[in-house]
Amino acid sequence: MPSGFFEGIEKIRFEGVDSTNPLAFRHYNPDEVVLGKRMEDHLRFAVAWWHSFAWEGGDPFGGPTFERPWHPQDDMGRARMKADIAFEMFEILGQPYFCWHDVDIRPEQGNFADNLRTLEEITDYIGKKMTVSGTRLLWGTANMFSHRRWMAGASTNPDPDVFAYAAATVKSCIDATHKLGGENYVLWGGREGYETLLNTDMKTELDHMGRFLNMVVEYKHKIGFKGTILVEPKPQEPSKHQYDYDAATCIGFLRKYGLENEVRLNLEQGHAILAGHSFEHEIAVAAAEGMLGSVDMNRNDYQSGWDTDQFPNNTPEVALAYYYILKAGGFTTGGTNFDAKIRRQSIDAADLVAAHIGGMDVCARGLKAAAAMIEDGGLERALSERYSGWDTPQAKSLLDSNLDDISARVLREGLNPVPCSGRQEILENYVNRFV
Ligand code: XLS
Ligand code: NI
Ligand code: NI
Repeated sequence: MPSGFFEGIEKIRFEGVDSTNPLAFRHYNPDEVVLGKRMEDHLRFAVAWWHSFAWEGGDPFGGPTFERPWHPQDDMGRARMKADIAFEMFEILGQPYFCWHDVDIRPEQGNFADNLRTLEEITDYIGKKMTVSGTRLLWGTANMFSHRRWMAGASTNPDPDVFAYAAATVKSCIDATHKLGGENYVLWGGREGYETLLNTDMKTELDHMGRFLNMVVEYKHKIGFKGTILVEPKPQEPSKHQYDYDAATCIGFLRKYGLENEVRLNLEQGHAILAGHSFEHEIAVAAAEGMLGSVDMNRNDYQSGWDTDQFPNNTPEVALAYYYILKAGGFTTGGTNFDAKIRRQSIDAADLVAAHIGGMDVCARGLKAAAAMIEDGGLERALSERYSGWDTPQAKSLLDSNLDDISARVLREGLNPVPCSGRQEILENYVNRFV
């Protein structure tokens, strides 16, 4: 029996670009083949439990606005109701995946043993619903940033008891993810950083975080979890400075602690912007190291400068993101998770559904534009032309040479390089033909 929460909203269908139906897909057509692969298999969309079902609509100036029938989320009855509603929405949207934090799916009971028991109960319940519906788990994760016990960090906490509690929490969440056949496990360190250096031993904290992540990887292998372990960069918010600042910082960290072949990155659009990068920059950095894992798709408000986690709606930006994802070979275990929430005035069930439809359509449009650019090959041609000077054996030998010999050659040949155009505007105009 459906709950009635989504009353009047039917399963969303693809109706094509001419449709004016606000509850239809205009671009996302799961079976449409793009570069030899179904659109659904390229994009691998996931709904985020926290924004869509757990968030109650509060902000720093006011309390909850949503008043869902399963709020406040303080007992197992409401946790099950929330799961029922979630799967009703999955049925409506038809996206293949979802993601959760432990605290999104179970009530918080304030002690580890009870939290473990309810996590096991609710994941059994969710597992049964997954079998019926066919919706799968893209990733699970532990929320180690909301409860006050985490205020000074989880694995980087000065208190070893918190480190221990964090280890037990992550173990329980990897177990739950494994049980549900999750394809990845994410660690985002919202409180793994500091508020002031005056009370922070940064080296010790980083060493503890590196050891912790190694324990996670050891445990994954011990239990035979085949999914990918992902870390998620973000420069700040909630901490003033977060250790997982951006993709490049994470890669350096993973190499230092010997994890470069075990852990990949989950990159989020809004986090890239907060770090002063474009989303495609972060994707390209990870891809260059073979560490691109998955993406959290959203967008931040362009003026406010914080992590507003809105649904994506900028096709040119999304197109460039998928261009670099496709260039890196596309997703393997990763996917496109909508780490995005509706605004607090958007209190209707239809708002929640429409937000996902819009996000899925924008991503589908971006993917098609990216695929068209790849098929046309214009950007690749421009790149190979720009670097073609390096194709000659003489140029290649430079890299095996040394400063003495190179300098002698520059003098001998009277080398005097002739600058040539970077053609930026021509390339930007080229991209605009596709988006
Ligand atoms: C917060 C993060 C968070 C992670 C999962 O900014 O994006 O939602 O994706 O813990
Ligand atoms: Ni995220
Ligand atoms: Ni975020």
